Amino acid sequence: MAEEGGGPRVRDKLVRAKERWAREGRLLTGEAASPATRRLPPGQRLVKDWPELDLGERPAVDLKDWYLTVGGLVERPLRLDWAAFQRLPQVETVSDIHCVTAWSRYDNRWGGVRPADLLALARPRPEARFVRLRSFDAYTTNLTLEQFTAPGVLLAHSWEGRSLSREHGGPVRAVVPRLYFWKSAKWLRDVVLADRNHPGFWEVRGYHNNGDPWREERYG
Ligand SMILES: Nc1nc2c(c(=O)[nH]1)N[C@H]1C(S)=C(S)[C@@H](COP(=O)(O)O)O[C@H]1N2
Ligand SMILES: [Mo]
Repeated sequence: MAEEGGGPRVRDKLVRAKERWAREGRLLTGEAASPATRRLPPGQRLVKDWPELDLGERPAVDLKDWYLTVGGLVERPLRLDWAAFQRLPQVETVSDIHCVTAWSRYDNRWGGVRPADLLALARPRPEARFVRLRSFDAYTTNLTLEQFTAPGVLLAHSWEGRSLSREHGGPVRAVVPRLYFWKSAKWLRDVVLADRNHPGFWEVRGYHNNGDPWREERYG
């Protein structure tokens, strides 16, 4: 991509285009729907391939250098290396992807760790109600604690039985199927529990703080 020329840096043109879409309210249909009655959210179209979308830095994180922290409002802050992460209960989930740029992809099979199993070790304090995800490329996004621990959410290290590729956020990414895919942080590094909802990278650039695809919470 031309704007990446000099090496790892944010793809400014992409960021500016997405900020403009938010201002224009691109793709909004005005329909309301629910995942119980409708699998494909309003304004979305199905794809079979899997697009790659990010700020362009794509950090290369070796498994020997990889770590995941859990901090903020927890009784026991954690810093797990790869071996410790693999010792947590491992599960598989199948879920759909809904990207705010209007593509959806059904039936992705993920392998990884449930946030609830990670948080059982860190023990969130009672006042912790929000989660901030921070990545190795300095990307951030925010969720409620309830959204983070909802069924189907995973800290995924594999896809279709193979290690998650670097392009798609490996070693480990978040997968939050009930929200637009920008909430699913790639190259996940830190999980920070908080009593306030800190907006992340896209949330401060015109994108919705909550991001429910069935309610078309694209912008806000
Ligand atoms: N760390 C990080 N996570 C990220 C992003 C990013 O730039 N950096 N982009 C987000 C956006 S906007 C989307 S649509 C999805 C894309 O994931 P994919 O490339 O695996 O399809 O990752 C999300 N997670
Ligand atoms: Mo996106």
